[in-house]
Amino acid sequence: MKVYLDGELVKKEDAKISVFDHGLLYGDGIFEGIRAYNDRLFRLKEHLERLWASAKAINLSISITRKEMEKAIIKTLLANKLSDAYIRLIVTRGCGDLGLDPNKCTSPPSIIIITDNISLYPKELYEKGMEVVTVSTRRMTQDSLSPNIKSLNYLNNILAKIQATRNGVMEAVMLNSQGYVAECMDNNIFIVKNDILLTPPASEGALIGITREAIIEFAKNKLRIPVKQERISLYDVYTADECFLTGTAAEVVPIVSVDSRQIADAKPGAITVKLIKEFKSLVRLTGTPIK
Ligand code: PXG
Repeated sequence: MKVYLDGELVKKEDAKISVFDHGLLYGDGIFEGIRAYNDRLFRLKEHLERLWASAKAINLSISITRKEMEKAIIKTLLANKLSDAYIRLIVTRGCGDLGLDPNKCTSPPSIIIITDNISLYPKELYEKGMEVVTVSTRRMTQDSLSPNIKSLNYLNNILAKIQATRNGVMEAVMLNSQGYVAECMDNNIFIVKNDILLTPPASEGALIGITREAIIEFAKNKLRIPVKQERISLYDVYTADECFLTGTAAEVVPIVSVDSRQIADAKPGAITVKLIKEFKSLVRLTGTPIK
């Protein structure tokens, strides 16, 4: 496997960065997770826009242009002969001393692109649905650190993952500081109630996921069902007709139980199944070609 590291394609074993990089020392940096399907990069423009927005928010200047980033991604995919892949873009603050001050980083930010295969959950979970639990770790609030910055510090989400795993499930529902549903640990959450699709807005602590946006579009334009972005309580989730999560790595996964409350008849719901079908066919046909 070849990894893109600061303009070069290097062997996986040789893809190393300094222990003085502030990405390692402080989690000071940003990332994106993108997917390629059938030789096409799904929603590349949106992912690059979000990466540049995360950079702006932390006052980090990415030393290459978006077009150069796109070329670098394609070059890495081609070098690894991957047409379906998960792509991880990482931009670190660069090397500095042992103090927090990013202004003292003397090297430019490191740009890393890793491309590989990924299957986040076993295949049967996509057909049978997943059980999740609510965890005690609350999603970060907008007034401390915006959940929309995809930073290299994912401890908030990792703590949720640890608790989920201890409870024997793979995903966690995270609440915001007011106790309303924000999102899952690294995925967005949707419910269906009376044929309306509902998902928490950014103001409730949800990252504006790119898969989330695609699902909202499909629901409105293809299934012609109303979509509302509004505050959701755990009561709304427990009593929903359907529930599912979305994310680049996870894609669309039906949720059939939350905190041991079965969702409807504990089978993936009809709207969820239609959205999964729509998603699967669209990702293979749309997107930026890599060849
Ligand atoms: N919420 C959080 C906190 C996320 O980190 C999503 C929602 C879903 O967003 P997208 O744009 O992917 O639909 C994410 C995305 C990884 C990985 O390697 C994490 C994400 C995406 C891809 C890979 O852990 N999180």
